[in-house]
Amino acid sequence: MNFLPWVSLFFSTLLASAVATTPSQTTARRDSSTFVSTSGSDFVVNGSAFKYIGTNAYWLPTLNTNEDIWNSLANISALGIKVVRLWAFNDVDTIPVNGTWFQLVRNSTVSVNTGSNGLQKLDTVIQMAEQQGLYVILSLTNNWYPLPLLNSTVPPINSTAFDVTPGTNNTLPRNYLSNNYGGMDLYVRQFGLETHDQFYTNESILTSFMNYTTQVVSRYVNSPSIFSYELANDARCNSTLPASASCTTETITTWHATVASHIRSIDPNHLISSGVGGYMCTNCPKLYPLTPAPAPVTSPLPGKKKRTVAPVTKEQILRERSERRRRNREAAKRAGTLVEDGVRVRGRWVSTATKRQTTPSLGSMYDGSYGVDSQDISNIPDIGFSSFQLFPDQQSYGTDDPNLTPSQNVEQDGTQWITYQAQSATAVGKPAVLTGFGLVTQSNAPSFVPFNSTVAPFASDNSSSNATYGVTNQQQADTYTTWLNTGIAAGLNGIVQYQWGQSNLTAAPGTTVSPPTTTGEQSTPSSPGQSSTPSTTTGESPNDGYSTTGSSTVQQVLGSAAQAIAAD
Ligand SMILES: *[C@@H]1O[C@H](CO)[C@@H](O)[C@H](O)[C@H]1NC(C)=O
Ligand SMILES: *[C@@H]1O[C@H](CO)[C@@H](O)[C@H](O)[C@H]1NC(C)=O
Ligand SMILES: *[C@@H]1O[C@H](CO)[C@@H](O)[C@H](O)[C@H]1NC(C)=O
Ligand SMILES: *[C@@H]1O[C@H](CO)[C@@H](O)[C@H](O)[C@H]1NC(C)=O
Ligand SMILES: *[C@@H]1O[C@H](CO)[C@@H](O)[C@H](O)[C@H]1NC(C)=O
Ligand SMILES: *[C@@H]1O[C@H](CO)[C@@H](O)[C@H](O)[C@H]1NC(C)=O
Ligand SMILES: *[C@@H]1O[C@H](CO)[C@@H](O)[C@H](O)[C@H]1NC(C)=O
Ligand SMILES: *[C@@H]1O[C@H](CO)[C@@H](O)[C@H](O)[C@H]1NC(C)=O
Ligand SMILES: *[C@@H]1O[C@H](CO)[C@@H](O)[C@H](O)[C@H]1NC(C)=O
Ligand SMILES: *[C@@H]1O[C@H](CO)[C@@H](O)[C@H](O)[C@H]1NC(C)=O
Ligand SMILES: *[C@@H]1O[C@H](CO)[C@@H](O)[C@H](O)[C@H]1NC(C)=O
Ligand SMILES: CC(=O)N[C@H]1CO[C@H](CO)[C@@H](O)[C@@H]1O
Repeated sequence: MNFLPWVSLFFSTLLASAVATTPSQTTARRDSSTFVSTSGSDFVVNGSAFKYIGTNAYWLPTLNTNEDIWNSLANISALGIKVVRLWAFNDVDTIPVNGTWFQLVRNSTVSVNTGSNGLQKLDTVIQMAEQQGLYVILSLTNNWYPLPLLNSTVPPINSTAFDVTPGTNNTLPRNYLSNNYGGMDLYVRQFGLETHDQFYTNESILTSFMNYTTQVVSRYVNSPSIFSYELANDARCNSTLPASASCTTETITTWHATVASHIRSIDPNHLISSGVGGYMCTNCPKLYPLTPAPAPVTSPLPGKKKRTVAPVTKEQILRERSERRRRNREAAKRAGTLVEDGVRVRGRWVSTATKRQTTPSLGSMYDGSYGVDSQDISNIPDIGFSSFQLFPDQQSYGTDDPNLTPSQNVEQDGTQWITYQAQSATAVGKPAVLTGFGLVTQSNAPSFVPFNSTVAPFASDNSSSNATYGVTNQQQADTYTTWLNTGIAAGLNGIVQYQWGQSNLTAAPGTTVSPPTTTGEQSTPSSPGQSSTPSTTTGESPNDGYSTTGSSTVQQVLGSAAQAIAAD
């Protein structure tokens, strides 16, 4: 079988069309009905309601060959997944020797790379996604860009390489971690400023960021495969750089409204979303109040009832929290396992034990501590849908119930979070998407890097010691199943798992998929039938703690959910 020449011809054709043309080349067979729109709480495609399971693959534009991009998207699509969320930004302060980069941000000036290792890589991903019937959520910047540890003795250790755990020689290439693509703190530093929230308020940065969004968005105005432009991943007042005292929820809401309106002025066709973590502020003043409060939610699609849903309130959260505790206490009493008082210290897989609250308080997820009021952001007219995330390894989503095990607490808090988010979206009358969720397993724990870190906290020099952090594979699959079922039942319109894992990717020095630095255990010998092809080294896609590589169970769970949500 001489398969390869056909493949290369096929891919050079794809490449030529992806690279050489503006998206208008294929507009002939498109019309506005192929763009995703919304009607009340539904997404609408081709006149029908559209619900989906998605996955995250921030690294797709950094892959070394078009075949790798194609194969990754094909594997994703084969599961029934319909939407891929990825980074449409890749900011550097020094132009790298090898690898993809999109924008140089240095000394208060910016310049965009539209070359073949720049935005043309994004063009290729989007073109191939279209050919495979996938939509993409394009995230335009990141809250998180921590600096690497600079005291390592391991060379190279500069902006192109990271020592994951000091002293272990465990280096990661640029763009391997999701928080290593530039973003807000890179702008702040390179514009000579000091606080994270100056990204949202400084006029020069705002101009530069809008300039970047113009250049990205104007490339895809006619592309049917853009699901949405996501303004930022996880925008907050704080990051690695601190927040100024003046940063409030209004700062972040105003920024979303400004940038969304700018994008809308360039692109009338596509949805715009926020990408926030979903933090609420039940008692904050609103820039976009519900009018009338609460808004009646109507859907013209058949079979849907008119509903009126109130926003999530402090009283509701406190009441439901104490009802859950009472139920759990009664169940424990019946089982003879009651923990009368005191606090069950969570396992090592959750970093801090929370004290039992004596005065009822909502906790940071609901009181605006992060500078995010997701309801107010969702209600901005140019924001098409409500979005949120769920990462219990990075964030506590509730107060621990001593009558539940750590994994039960995580599952219950996540379920409650999903339910509140669905309610909040319905109250503003828009669809809701969980844009990222994940649990770190014991096998992934050595790779787990929290978003405000470049260091994996659970990597061990001594790999013979057994994992003491993370859920088991079975707990992960069970909890994912619970959350997916909860989300589908609660009416979420999209649920996007974090993160896709892809193997058999072409490795190249100085790129995200680099050849192994240790004795080449990952190298693939060339097979006998392909002796004319030079032997290539292959690698796996980045894993910052959540990759599905090697977990067919999670893939099955996602595949089943894709069928269930499509039938919903
Ligand atoms: C919408 O219709 C187009 C053209 O018929 C088709 O290619 C596409 O798959 C449809 N999209 C969905 C989500 O059904
Ligand atoms: C690995 O990738 C190469 C290049 O894309 C492809 O030719 C080959 O079939 C792939 N192998 C497997 C096992 O997927
Ligand atoms: C930064 O830009 C300013 C003004 O354009 C210039 O004077 C200065 O030399 C630049 N600094 C560096 C380190 O390039
Ligand atoms: C906008 O981007 C272009 C292209 O990279 C660059 O030349 C220009 O300086 C940028 N303008 C602003 C105001 O940042
Ligand atoms: C490097 O920095 C880390 C984190 O700040 C610290 O724990 C470690 O002791 C430092 N190592 C050296 C050799 O200075
Ligand atoms: C980073 O380290 C590599 C390898 O040592 C080196 O080639 C490169 O010039 C360094 N980059 C910077 C910005 O110092
Ligand atoms: C890290 O690499 C350096 C240089 O190759 C070597 O001297 C050192 O022993 C290594 N450290 C560890 C912990 O392997
Ligand atoms: C992120 O990490 C930096 C450096 O370790 C720290 O100063 C900062 O407070 C952290 N920010 C948040 C929001 O946790
Ligand atoms: C920033 O983070 C700190 C510590 O995590 C928190 O106390 C503070 O409230 C946050 N400030 C803002 C404005 O988000
Ligand atoms: C680690 O786990 C393996 C398999 O579960 C077991 O065989 C081994 O004894 C354990 N090692 C230690 C040091 O606990
Ligand atoms: C860049 O790529 C070339 C070709 O693969 C390689 O020889 C070189 O070492 C790479 N340079 C860096 C700094 O990664
Ligand atoms: C992870 C995964 O599903 N990989 C598959 C991707 O597709 C290739 C063939 O196209 C399969 O060989 C892989 O197993």
